[in-house]
Formats: sequence, C-alpha cells, structure tokens
Amino acid sequence: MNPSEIESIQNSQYKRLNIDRIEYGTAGFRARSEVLEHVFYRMGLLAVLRSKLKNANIGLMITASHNPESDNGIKLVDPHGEMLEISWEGIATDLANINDEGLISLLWQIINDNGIEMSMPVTIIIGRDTRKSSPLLLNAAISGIKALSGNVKDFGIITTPQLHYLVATTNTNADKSFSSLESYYKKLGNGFKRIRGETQYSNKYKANLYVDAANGVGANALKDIQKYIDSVLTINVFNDGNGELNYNCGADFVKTRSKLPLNSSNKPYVRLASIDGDADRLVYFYVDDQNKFHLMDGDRIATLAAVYLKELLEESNLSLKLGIVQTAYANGASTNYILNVLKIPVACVPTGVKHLHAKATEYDIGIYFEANGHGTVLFKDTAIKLIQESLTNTQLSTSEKTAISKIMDLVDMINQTVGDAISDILLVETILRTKDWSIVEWEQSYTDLPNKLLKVNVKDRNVVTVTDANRRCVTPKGLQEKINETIARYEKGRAFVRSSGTEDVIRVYVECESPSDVDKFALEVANLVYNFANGIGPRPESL
Ligand code: 16G
Ligand code: ZN
Repeated sequence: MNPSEIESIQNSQYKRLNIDRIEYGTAGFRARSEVLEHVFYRMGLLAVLRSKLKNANIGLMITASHNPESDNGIKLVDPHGEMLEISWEGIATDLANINDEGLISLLWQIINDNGIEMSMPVTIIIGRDTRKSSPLLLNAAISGIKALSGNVKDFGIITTPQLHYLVATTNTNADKSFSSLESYYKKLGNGFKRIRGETQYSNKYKANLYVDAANGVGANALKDIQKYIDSVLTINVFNDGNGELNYNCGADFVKTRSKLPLNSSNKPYVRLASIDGDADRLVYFYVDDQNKFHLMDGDRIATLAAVYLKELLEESNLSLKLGIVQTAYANGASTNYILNVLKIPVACVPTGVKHLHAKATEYDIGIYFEANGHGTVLFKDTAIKLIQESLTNTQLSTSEKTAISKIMDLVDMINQTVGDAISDILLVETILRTKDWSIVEWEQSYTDLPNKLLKVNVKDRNVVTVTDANRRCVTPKGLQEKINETIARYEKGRAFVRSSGTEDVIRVYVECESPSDVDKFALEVANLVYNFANGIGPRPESL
C-alpha cells in the first residue's frame, strides 16, 4: 500500500460500528442493513487484495437472498465464478471485525502472508439485488475498492447467478473485455430454442408457466429472457416487484411453509414456480382438485435432470460418467430413486453451495441440487471437448448425433458457475416438453417421505458440532446417541441436527414412513437438542 492509500483508509468515513462479531457465513455476510457499511467498505478493500493475488477480476455481490428486505449482505466471487475459497472466509471475518486502529496492520498482514503484488491494476465486478439499502452500501464497497486504487465495473441490479457468470466469462475472454448481460441471455436462450428441435408435444405439456419472482431482481431477468426465447415458452411473472421483497412469497417461503405464495393462482394442476430474492433458487408446485399443495423441490429438479441426461448419454453412446450430489436434507425417497431406479451414483456433502459444487466437479457430468432449490449441472472441460469432437464424427448414427447435439445445447443453456433459477427453469421446461409431461407425471416418479424441519433457539449455537456431511453430531456429548435411540423407534426414520450458517438457531430435520408420526418425531429430536444444548425461549412443545 502506498502512503496515499494508507491515508485514504485511515481517513475513511466508514468507521467500525460497535456491533457483535459478524461472520462470513455459508454465503457471505448477512445482517440488518444499517450495521453493514463498514463491512462493505472492508470487503471492497479485500476484493482488491484478492484480485491482485489472483491476477483476475473478482466479483462482489450485494444481496441477502431470501432474507427480509431489511437485511442485506455481501459475498466475494472468485475468478471462475465460484464462491470465495474457504481459506479466505476467515480472513474476511477477521477484516470485518478488526477495530479501526488495527485495520492497516491487518491489511499488511494479509498482503505479506499471501505475497500479494500491490502494483498490479485490478477491476472488481459488482452486482446488487433490488434492496433499498443497496445503493448506500454499494458506495461503501466502491469507496473501499478505490481506497486501494482498484477499478470498478458496476453491472447495477442483476441476479446473483448473472454476477457469477459475468465474473467467470470476463476472466476467460481472450481480450479481457467485459462480458455483457446480452451474451448471457443469448447463450441460455439460444440453447433453449435449439434443443427444442422438431419435438412435438401435444397433450400434457403446456408451454405456459407462472413464476413468483419474490418481488426481487429475478422479475427483470425473467422478463428479459422472454425476449430471447420467443414464444417457445410464455413466462407469466407475478410478485414482480410491486409488493415487499420475499414477504410471503419466493422459493424459500414456498419450500419451508409448503404453501402457495401471495397472489398465486390456485387453479388445479396449473404449473407454477417460485424463485428467491436474488434468483438462485427455484421450486415448482401446483394444487390438485382437492386444493392440496404439491411441491417439486430441488431433489425433484435433480432427478428430472438425471433422467434426461441418462437417456441422452445412452442414446449418444458417449462414455461419460454421470453423478449426483445432494445434502442430508435431500428426501430419502429421492436418494433411493436415484440409486435403485436410475442407478446413478450419489454423493452427500455438507450444506452450502460451495460443498456441492466442489464435489460435482469430480464427475464428467455432475448434477447438484439442495432440496431448497439451489443447483445446477456441471460439465467437465474434458467432457465438453469429447462432446464437441463427437459432433464432427462422421461415423455416428443420426440418433447418436441428435443426442450429442442436444447435450451440447444443454451445455449452453445451463449456467455452470452456480445454481441459476432462470437457467434451471429452461432446463426443467425443456425436459417436461420433451417428455410431454405435465407436472403431475413429473411428480409420479417417486413419493416423498413425510418430513419436518424445525428450529431450536439455544444460548450458543456453536455448541452443536457435526461431522459426516452434517449427518452426525459430535458435540454436545451424548446427543447423537439419544437421537439414534429416537430414530430407531420410527419406520424409515432419519434425523439430523446442525447449527444454521445463516441464522442464530439449531436446525432439526426428520423424516419417516408414517405421516402421522412425523410431528411427534420432530418434537422429540428438537427437545433433545433443547436439553443438551442449553435451549432458550419456549421449549419446542408444539409445532
Ligand atoms: C445459504 C447457502 C445455501 C444453504 C443455506 C443454508 C449459498 C449460496 N447459499 O443460503 O446453499 O442451503 O445457506 O442455510 O451457499 P442454513 O445454514 O441457515 O440452514
Ligand atoms: Zn438466493
């Protein structure tokens, strides 16, 4: 850092507020927006250091996803569009919490520990969701970037997956020019139109989708993608910004409450979808003629994609290994279906996109989804090369060629940097149309086991530590044994507990065969957590 940079940081208006320690959690910092200005300033500083270290553009996304409008958050995006490397999460946390007097020396420490070459010019790519607090916080981040002489490329209001895409593609553009949103829409939209080919659908599939955009940034993106997909699919957007962000709507609301969002049609069998506030999660749903709600969550999207890719791989005769990555929250029935019916390998990893993404890169084609609707499909570079080469192979049969070119269209249509609700909608719609399935046929592939998710308030959520992809509790001592005894009393019982990475609570998940047992099962496990982990507030006695 040169003297004028140091002076600028020392004189900055963004002084640390006297707040509790704040952590770079599962998906960056998230808190009430009014306490975050100094954190954003410091993340501006950190993004410049990371960018210099990597000699590449780094992204900053300003969003608190499905949290209430009053919250905000920030996360760093690494050069290939992936989440910030885990070893830097601690650095980000330290930098956010250090008092103002220690700031310069901590910056020096980061620079020296990592051997960062400070003279290199860098640019930080920024995006933000629609929150009202974002412009002010954006200024704080820009101020941090400029204090260390970084350049800013501000894409304004965009979805989180768009920011990931822009960072990744900008860093791979041969001339280092900035990618555009137009290139994103064209890539997705063209893949979607091409793959359609001459497929005729007539009966069950209707090319008409209703999407709840959580009153967030996804509403713009859905309206924009419509321009690139012509009338192949009509997307009717509701909760498109006239109401409050994420309030009684959006993918998280629909998944956790298992009910229709505000302003939703309740016409039987109409295919509906919800995305979240920054458009990286997607769930589908419908109501039947008894007005019963049916949810098609991330597990369903993963299995649908797996069915399709498996068929295409068989038709193409390409020898590529397909695998699926889930978390412990995946419904046991979905895992069973993948292993025993589809006969595709499944891996289970801890919650959080970075874990799923990393594991999925191990397969030639890796499908990953969290039950909450975040996920995508990854194609290894070597797999893409093989697909491209096969397209020019004159020995192949017509059906092999058709299948291979469809896989290539999928590569275009799918945002591989991170789960992307817009791209995932195109994927789901492609498959339903190809199979001429209504949402009911989609649901018929397997029956979910009844399940329940509860929260328990405790004095210190860090007392609960877990291992084995969140499935086994290490501390408090004795808790896991008691949970095991409880599980043993329920047919097909499965339960696990873990501390949330985004809220100050312990989460409890249970599933079992009998719908009438699941509430009791959940309460028993929640009470064990309450007792072993110094529960506070009301005891979990009723749901
Ligand atoms: C964040 C994660 C999501 C995870 C959730 C768990 C990203 C981009 N998002 O939203 O993957 O499922 O946190 O929250 O990583 P929890 O720890 O509060 O249950
Ligand atoms: Zn989100």
